[in-house]
Amino acid sequence: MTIEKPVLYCFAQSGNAYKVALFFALTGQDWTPHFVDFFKGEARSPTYRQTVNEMAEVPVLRWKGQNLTQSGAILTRLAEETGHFAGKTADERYEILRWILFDNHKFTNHYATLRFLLSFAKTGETGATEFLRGRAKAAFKVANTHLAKQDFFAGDRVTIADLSLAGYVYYPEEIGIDWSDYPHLCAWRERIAALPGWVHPYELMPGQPLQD
Ligand SMILES: N[C@@H](CCC(=O)N[C@@H](CS)C(=O)NCC(=O)O)C(=O)O
Repeated sequence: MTIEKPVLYCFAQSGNAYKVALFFALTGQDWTPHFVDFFKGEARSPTYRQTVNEMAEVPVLRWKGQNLTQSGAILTRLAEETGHFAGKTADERYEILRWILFDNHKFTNHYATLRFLLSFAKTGETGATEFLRGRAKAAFKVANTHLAKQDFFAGDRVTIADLSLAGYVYYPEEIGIDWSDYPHLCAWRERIAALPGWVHPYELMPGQPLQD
């Protein structure tokens, strides 16, 4: 099913936006990126809050006259409306939601914040980065253990749960987590990257390299 051409408010360094952009890349859906100058504070501006997203965040998907926000909610909506990467049974939909919530609360959250502090805010090592790394590693361990039992997060095929968890796993910035400690997570990351249509986030969305 073809859907009306959506506009994704995004920037290349945003793994949360990548989750949605990846959905479009893998499904062959036509979409338009709208660059948000996040590092110059655009997402926190009064205009953005009033007219784009009251939560002052990226991504936003402008689609069918609505501004949809929260990557997990956007992915759920896209899956429901197109059938792509959707849960087919109540059990599967429950499993997908469970992993999207885990991703937002534990996996993406800690990893992305650690990356932001070290690679973009350039804080150097602090108590905060040490704490976040510990939390990110704990989430990696949970995900790695789960993927020892099955190829994808919600079972034996790709769903939007995988797209959510894949948001930040292709960025090259070094933030003090050794991926070789998580072999099942590495194998899953490669399985996703081998899917037809897969594109790296820095090629899929505008804004890389960062301008001063
Ligand atoms: N749970 C949200 C997280 C979105 C998010 O944190 N986006 C970042 C950019 S990647 C942001 O806009 N952060 C602004 C802030 O935290 O002030 C989602 O999945 O969409």
